[in-house]
Amino acid sequence: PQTIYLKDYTPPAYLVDSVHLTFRLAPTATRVLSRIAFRPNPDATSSDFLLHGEDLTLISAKIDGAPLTPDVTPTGLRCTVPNAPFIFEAEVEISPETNTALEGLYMSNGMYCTQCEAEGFRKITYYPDRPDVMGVFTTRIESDLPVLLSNGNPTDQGDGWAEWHDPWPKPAYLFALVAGDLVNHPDRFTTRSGKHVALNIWVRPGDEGKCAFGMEALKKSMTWDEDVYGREYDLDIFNIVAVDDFNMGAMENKGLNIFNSSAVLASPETATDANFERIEAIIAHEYFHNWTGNRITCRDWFQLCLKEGLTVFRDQQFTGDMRGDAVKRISDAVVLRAHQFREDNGPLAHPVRPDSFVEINNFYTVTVYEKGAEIIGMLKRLVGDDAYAKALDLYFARHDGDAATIEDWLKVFEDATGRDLTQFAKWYSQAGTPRVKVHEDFADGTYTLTLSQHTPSTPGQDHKEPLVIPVAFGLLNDNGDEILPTQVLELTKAEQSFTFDNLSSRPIASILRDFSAPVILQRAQTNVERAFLLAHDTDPFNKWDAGRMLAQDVLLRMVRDDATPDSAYLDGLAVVARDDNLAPAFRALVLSLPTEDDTAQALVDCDEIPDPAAIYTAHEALKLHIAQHLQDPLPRLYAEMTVSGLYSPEAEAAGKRSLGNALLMLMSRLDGGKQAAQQYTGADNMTQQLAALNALLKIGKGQAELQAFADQWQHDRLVMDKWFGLQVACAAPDAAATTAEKLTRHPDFEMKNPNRFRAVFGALKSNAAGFHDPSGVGYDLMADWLIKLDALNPQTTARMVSAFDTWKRYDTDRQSKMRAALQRIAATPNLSRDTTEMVTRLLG
Ligand code: HT7
Ligand code: ZN
Repeated sequence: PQTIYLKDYTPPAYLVDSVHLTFRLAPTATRVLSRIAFRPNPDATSSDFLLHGEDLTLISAKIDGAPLTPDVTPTGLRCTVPNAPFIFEAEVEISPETNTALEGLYMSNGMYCTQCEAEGFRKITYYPDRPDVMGVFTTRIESDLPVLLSNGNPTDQGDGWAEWHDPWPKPAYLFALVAGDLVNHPDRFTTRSGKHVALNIWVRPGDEGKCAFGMEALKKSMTWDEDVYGREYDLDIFNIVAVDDFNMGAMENKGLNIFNSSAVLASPETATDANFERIEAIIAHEYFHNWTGNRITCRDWFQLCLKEGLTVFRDQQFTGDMRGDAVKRISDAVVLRAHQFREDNGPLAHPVRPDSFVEINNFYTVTVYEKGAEIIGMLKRLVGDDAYAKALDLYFARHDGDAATIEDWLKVFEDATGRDLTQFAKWYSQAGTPRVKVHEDFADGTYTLTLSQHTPSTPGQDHKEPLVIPVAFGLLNDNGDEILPTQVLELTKAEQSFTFDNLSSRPIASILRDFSAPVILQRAQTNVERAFLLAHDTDPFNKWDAGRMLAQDVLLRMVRDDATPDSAYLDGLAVVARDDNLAPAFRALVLSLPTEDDTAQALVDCDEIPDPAAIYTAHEALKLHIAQHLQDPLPRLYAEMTVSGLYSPEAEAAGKRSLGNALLMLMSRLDGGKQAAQQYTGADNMTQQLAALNALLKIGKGQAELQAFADQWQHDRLVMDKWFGLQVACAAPDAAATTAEKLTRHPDFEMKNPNRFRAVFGALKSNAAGFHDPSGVGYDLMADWLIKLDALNPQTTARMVSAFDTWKRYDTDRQSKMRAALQRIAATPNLSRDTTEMVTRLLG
């Protein structure tokens, strides 16, 4: 397969003014008629007329009304065109019903829908399918189905047809069409300039009762974007559609967002607090794309982080505003460390703006999204809030309607602030997680902090340069009083010292407050100092992180030599758990342990080979120690977290449930699941029901509840996904793969449905000790099913292959088993380009 390079970018040869599409929908023989007004691009370097097209049957083509026979290949169409504006027309046939890749036009439960990002439009018709070609689309849909939707505003409709017009020029990846037997949850919104917007969430009949929360989230997002970024909505209508078969969370198509039903449908009985929070964030994310992605799009797919990093940053800010900044920042850091640091440490490491790709779908990664957002956060911290706001205003004013680049983005900040961002720009091109080493000195009232940075090499990038790293920093005295409030130190060199004078005694430093940069801090610190920061740090992130470092240290000692947990940790935890001045959600986070995979990586960082079984044993033992240490206050604390009255998904009630359920997990290790069984029986919402079932399964109980759960929820696909996933997640290491295998034989296991496939195999990947069981059954099962899935859905297969991305960190036996599994996948005849690229990089 061909590798595409950022350095090879050339402008499009032809630009599009307008596009008229007519869809005559039929399951296996949909006709798509296109009428596209092209004009030569004055900035072009070539005059070749080349349209992308895949899996299309060309029926006819014309230029300016004259029929022609173009040169058609499996990837597109080429023909001779006038050196002046012209009209290209084509009629093609496609088969949505047999499209299991869920890219282009496909069917899900009798409904037609599209997914065009990144390069799916070329499976709908011949077109210059690249984001820097933007056209004004008019779409006519012909079908007997009652609801016919597309981008923009509705213009006309009749019996069996509807027309839509989108006045905003857009790239083809933002095109969308939906046709189905759907019902809507309607509402309206008036923008701050007085424009009335009709809002709809469209769902399958029966799901109407699960839309209210999503609609509120949408209205909150619209208000927030006006208030915080000054951005208004720009069409008369905003539609959201829920689809069961979907490769990712949701898609920001102009005026017609399409959502994985798991990312929009929620009711207290069927969705957990975590689901509600995720839905609110995804609705916000897709809505915010209307400006950061749609009005200003990307010049090419290498610039993906331009829209994704910024939009993730915006949705994180939104969630922080809705639910509390501290807990949100900690949760984001947990995700970043668990997934992005893992990616950066392995064979799939790549820069936030990659230099090359084979299949762009493989670059919708935590690095592009989450590290991309971290870069924006660092920029904001470095320039300050006011300058950030000024720069964003300039960005929207200067680039509205553009297909922009990272250089454009940084130039806006340079112009708005006068700052030279040459060195800062390296964050976009240099892969890998910087390690920042801390050295501290205190003499004669002067505290000296020396920071040095080093980024390990990553595939294809041996040499690394120093980055600009904002280090938020504060000092405490030994009473726990803050003697130096947070200030931002700028680490720009390989090594740099910062001094603080006139101190009466040796201070305790709080470094990298608020997780001010996506780096690994390497600091030799005693557990007494960590416990001090856990007790006294005024920065909530570092307070939590001190507890996290204590936990990791305890776990490493337990793995290495079965040590008993340090009392500094257990005592510190007990104080936090009981501290009513701390928000319950925060206390729940302090009680949570690093993941087993985090512990494995911590061992790798010490040049040790991790043993997943030993890590599992240590984690289980530590949970029991914590439960025993908290034994006395547990029942009272648990009772205090009872939320009475009607279920509310808002942060306060959810935080209480989160702490209550963390305590329940501990209690179940002491009472044999008595309290959990009681909670299961009494639960009136999914958060409580699922947490109780989880607690029971984790201690090897709960089979009756598991069956009752299936009986109660067999009609609900999203809830049954939880049922499938939980069993694999809670299985003991030697039972995880067999549990997953048994579930693949369950009549409700549908491999074509990505949510169901991910429920089982995503859980197997996350069950570290189970996946890495020394027998190798986890690896074999994963490989068997990825090979089967690849023939149907390459995109989801390629994402799941990343289960093997840590293979090089393990012992030779596990390594050779994983390598063999990867080689077996690689050797599969007709393996997709997506999976081939991933396996090649993994085997690297
Ligand atoms: N911009 C979207 C990314 C995307 C996608 C979504 C659904 C299915 C396939 C997809 N490929 C790429 C989602 C987002 O970031 O908002
Ligand atoms: Zn996005």
